Amino acid sequence: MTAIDRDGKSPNGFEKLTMPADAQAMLGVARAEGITTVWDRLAAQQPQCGYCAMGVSCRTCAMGPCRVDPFGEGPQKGVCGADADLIVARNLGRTIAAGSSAHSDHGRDILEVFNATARSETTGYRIADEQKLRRLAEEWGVETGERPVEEIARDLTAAMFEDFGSCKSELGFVDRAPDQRRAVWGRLGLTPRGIDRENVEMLHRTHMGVDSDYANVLLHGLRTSLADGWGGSMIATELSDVMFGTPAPVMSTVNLGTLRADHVNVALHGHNPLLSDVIVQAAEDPELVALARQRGAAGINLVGLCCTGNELLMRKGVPMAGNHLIQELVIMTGALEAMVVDYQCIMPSVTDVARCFHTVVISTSDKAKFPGAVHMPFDPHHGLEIGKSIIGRAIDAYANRNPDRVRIPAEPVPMMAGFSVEAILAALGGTAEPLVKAIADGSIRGAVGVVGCNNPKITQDYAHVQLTRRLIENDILVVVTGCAAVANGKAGQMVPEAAELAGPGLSAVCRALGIPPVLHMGSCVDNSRILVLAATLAEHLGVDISQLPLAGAAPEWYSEKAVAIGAYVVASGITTVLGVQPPIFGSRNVVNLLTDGLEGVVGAKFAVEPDPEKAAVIIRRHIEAKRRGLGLPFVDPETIHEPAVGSDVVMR
Ligand code: BF8
Ligand code: SF4
Repeated sequence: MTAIDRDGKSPNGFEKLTMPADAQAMLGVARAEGITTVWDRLAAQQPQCGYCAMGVSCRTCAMGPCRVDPFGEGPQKGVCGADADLIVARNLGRTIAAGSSAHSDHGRDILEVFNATARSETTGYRIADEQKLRRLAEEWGVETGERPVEEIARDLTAAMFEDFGSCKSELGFVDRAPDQRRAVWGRLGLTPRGIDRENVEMLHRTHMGVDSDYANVLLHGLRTSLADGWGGSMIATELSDVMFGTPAPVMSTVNLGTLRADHVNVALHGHNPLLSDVIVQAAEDPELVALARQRGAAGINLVGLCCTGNELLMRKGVPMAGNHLIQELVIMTGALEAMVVDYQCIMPSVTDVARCFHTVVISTSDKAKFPGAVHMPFDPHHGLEIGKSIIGRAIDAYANRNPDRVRIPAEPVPMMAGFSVEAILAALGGTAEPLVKAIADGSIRGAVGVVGCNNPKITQDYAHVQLTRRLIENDILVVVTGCAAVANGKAGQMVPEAAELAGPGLSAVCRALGIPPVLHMGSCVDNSRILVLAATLAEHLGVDISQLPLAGAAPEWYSEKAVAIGAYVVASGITTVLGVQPPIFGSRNVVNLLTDGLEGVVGAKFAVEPDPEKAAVIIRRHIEAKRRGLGLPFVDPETIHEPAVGSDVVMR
């Protein structure tokens, strides 16, 4: 029995698996043609291991693997003597280090290419935002003045490379946090010192026989995550802006309808904008466009997937085919010539699905090879040339397309993106003052970052869309990144006209500014933009971030990166609600620390609530409590009631 035919209540049950109509239609194709998807594989994994789900299994060393019985009947300690608290904390610490490493290694790749660009060693790259480069240089103590821009860039890269090492006592961007927050970090020993250092130290501490105090492990987990948010991710975001342009509001479209039946379609999937940016240039090459026409296509159509897609959507308005759980379905349209992947969140299954079609999967990073893919390694020294050969390969694949198998299941939905902090401040007239005023007078109650992934354990997009809808209805501004942004885009909540879905206060502000009530701030490394926005608001009011009426939410998270993000958001003072249960429930002490004790330590904590209707209530109460704390007009949190009936969000 598959996940797809398990549901008896509806004609096909697909709406329990995924909310958007384009995905439901493609699941019909998958079933008709016997193609396995992520939902089928989840069903095949049932029941998933309960020990692992609770975080109480350990395979750190060869005296194990061990597991602790969370119900107190079986063994309570691993062979080395580690108890449930320690095993859960160590597992979580390693998860944070993996997520932080993924973001930060992406940041380092950007830094290396930026460095090579500053030395004129690349093709296809330039300094697109010189003003931002100068601002960053000044922030990092690099002399600017009349110096040539390449020289400034070289010095800035040298300073940023040091952030990855171990000779500093704090990262360069830590200064962006308000004094009060830095004082909290200083007091608790959370100030991140080096990006690689914190990750390596986490692996060291969680080796057998090192840090055996669960709370101490978790505190270092927060420091490790801060090295991601205020380090690796922030460097990735800021330098990407300098190289590819700082995003500004742009209209585009989203869903599988962005594929064009008469075009050579190329999906750019993964996370790093380095290669995809030159592919955009290559796709505009007149010779390649002419070649595509010669082969019978009307042109070359690029679409994005996941966060590579978000990077391109934010800066260039490239249409977005979909988020995480769309990556197999896009191939089943039969209209995709090439899927170009870099790294992260690329299911190894895409090459299995591609084998059933004419689609070529092209891997481009030596760090991420996929059996069944064609490997065309990226080299920034010949970026543009490689971009052109990739497009050439896609044009070749067009000849193999079977027109009878082309089924593009939807019309694209319009969506606005491009809300960098700079763009938000520009929309407000150059300063945070109007936003602060709207929050102060209560027309906007607060702001929430709804971020993160899709997870087949939750009906795709449903939790993102429903939570966001409830928040904007209650005059809470929502900023989104990653797959949460794409979910909201598909649901039509990210156009200026969506102001009508918002409560009266937020709606009026959106109409006055011509912006949607849900602002796309970028990819997952761009959650660093949310930190900067929060710091800007805090500085404006002269308070700590933890005092602001803000919250975070990751309703459908799945990845280690999402855990790192959640940790740095909380460590930065913003309470965060997770929609999927993290593997910590085998330790009452760890759960208590993360969902309660942290509040008294960093001024924020985690909550876990899969039902978006209830999550919205938790967040609204939290925001009103913060308003009360700041002496702003507030609604008594006790009067905000849970809905009588929760949503029927499917948890598997
Ligand atoms: O970095 S939101 S599924 S695509 S991990 Fe992945 Fe999650 Fe999507 Fe982007 Ni982020
Ligand atoms: Fe078992 Fe301890 Fe080794 Fe983990 S570190 S596998 S609990 S002996």
